[in-house]
Amino acid sequence: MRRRTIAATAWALCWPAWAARAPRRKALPVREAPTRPYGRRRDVLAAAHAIAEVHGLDEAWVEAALTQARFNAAVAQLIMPAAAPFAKNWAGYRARFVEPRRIDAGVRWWHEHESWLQLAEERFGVPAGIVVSVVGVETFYGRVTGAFRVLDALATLTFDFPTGRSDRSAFFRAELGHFLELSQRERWDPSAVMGSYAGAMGLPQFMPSSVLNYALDFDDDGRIDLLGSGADVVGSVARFLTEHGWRRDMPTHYPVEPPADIVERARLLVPDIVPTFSPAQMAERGAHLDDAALQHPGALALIELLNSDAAPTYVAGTQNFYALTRYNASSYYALAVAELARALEAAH
Ligand SMILES: [Ca+2]
Repeated sequence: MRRRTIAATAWALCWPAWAARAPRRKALPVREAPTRPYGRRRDVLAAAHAIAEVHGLDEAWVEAALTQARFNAAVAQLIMPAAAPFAKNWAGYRARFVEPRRIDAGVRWWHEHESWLQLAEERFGVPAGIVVSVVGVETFYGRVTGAFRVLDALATLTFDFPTGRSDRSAFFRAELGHFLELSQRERWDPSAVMGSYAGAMGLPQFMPSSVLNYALDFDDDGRIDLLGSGADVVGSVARFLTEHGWRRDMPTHYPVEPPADIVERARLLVPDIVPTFSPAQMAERGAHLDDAALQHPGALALIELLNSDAAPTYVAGTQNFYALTRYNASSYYALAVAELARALEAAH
């Protein structure tokens, strides 16, 4: 279950779904991108049969839903890696997210949803600032939630995944099944649901499997609404993090000065974002930690973030830093969320 969720939420490299569009190749304007209906293509009908069986859905309903799907050329283009990859640059990445407009709007969003954020913090142990920050990084508090029909996005990436990069069609085929199951459960019209080019939905940009497994009807009105209900958004983000290992009252990271010895440094970097070393083990290998970090009760990870040609940035990541990477498998993403959260807390 956990492995599938990691794949569901974390396949997209370091940028949140919406941001992938900006620094990459020039995309086709969404509304002008060529589309064509899948209609009754043989592989689509075969998929309808399989999805109905796996998810216990009515085959005629699944078939009717899938025949509404349209190939979208912009989706197929956006899933491709950038023609010229950008050098990893933490300072540049940070500047996009930890900036005054996103902080001001975040403080307003925080005030608007204060009681739900408090309730989520009490129940799940995830601080309000972290929840607001995730929503801010993912969709700028709902300003950018995706202009694609989720049905078209998932169908395109299932049936016409472009050649020229690693094939992820099996992942999207599974998500298409989850999406149809979800549509049936929530009584959505599958052809009316909008999301990112990868099929991520709502303010927190959950993939369908994450909505099924982690979304909450936090305001208890009988439905899950990750676009219109701030309460459901808050509860769902907090639950997602707590179910991926978030620990109450634990910081996300500590400052660290890495070992000067490059061999020791390389050894500490081997496990990447996975907390592996006790503070004492880190110190033995020559890393300098402050008193708070030295008293940390769990394992730490030495996180290295590159700054193009300038010196890298290092932090000592905790279990909670790792939990943030379950949302998006990138240390750049996780540190941006953690630092935006701190800025929000200071401004709130
Ligand atoms: Ca609700």
